[in-house]
Amino acid sequence: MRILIINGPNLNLLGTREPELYGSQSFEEFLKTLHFDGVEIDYFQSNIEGEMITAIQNSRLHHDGVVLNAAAYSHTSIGIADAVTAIDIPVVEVHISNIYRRENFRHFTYLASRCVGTIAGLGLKGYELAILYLLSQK
Ligand code: CA2
Repeated sequence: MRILIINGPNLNLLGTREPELYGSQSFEEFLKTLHFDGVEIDYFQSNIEGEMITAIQNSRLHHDGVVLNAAAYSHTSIGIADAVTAIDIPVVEVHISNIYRRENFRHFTYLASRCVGTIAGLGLKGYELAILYLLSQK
């Protein structure tokens, strides 16, 4: 089983600023702690919408599921939402912070209705739970 984690804009700064919202660990450090028997985990981060769309499109060729934190694009990008709809593998939406306890503009995501489910507010643990869900479906 092969899973792709895709992170969107500014998540490359994880662990450097705003620890009260996003914690103090970098994503690369967190990735090293993720181990699931028989699972290969690939990671892609981009600050560029089109690169994320291409990664989502290509995931259908090599992966069995995607964990997607599109960051601010979650609230704005119909292109990313359409890419999620265009692939036939399951995509779980993850947000580190609880977007429903933040500004109103973060309460809506174009992705929620296209993904199998959304996890928000559980910190980096959300990625682990999303992977466990994808594994449970195999
Ligand atoms: O809670 C999440 O995971 C978000 O997707 C994070 C996005 C935000 O726009 C979404 O509404 C919710 C922002 C990511 C910014 O990440 C940073 C990390 C460290 C320092 C600064 C920004």
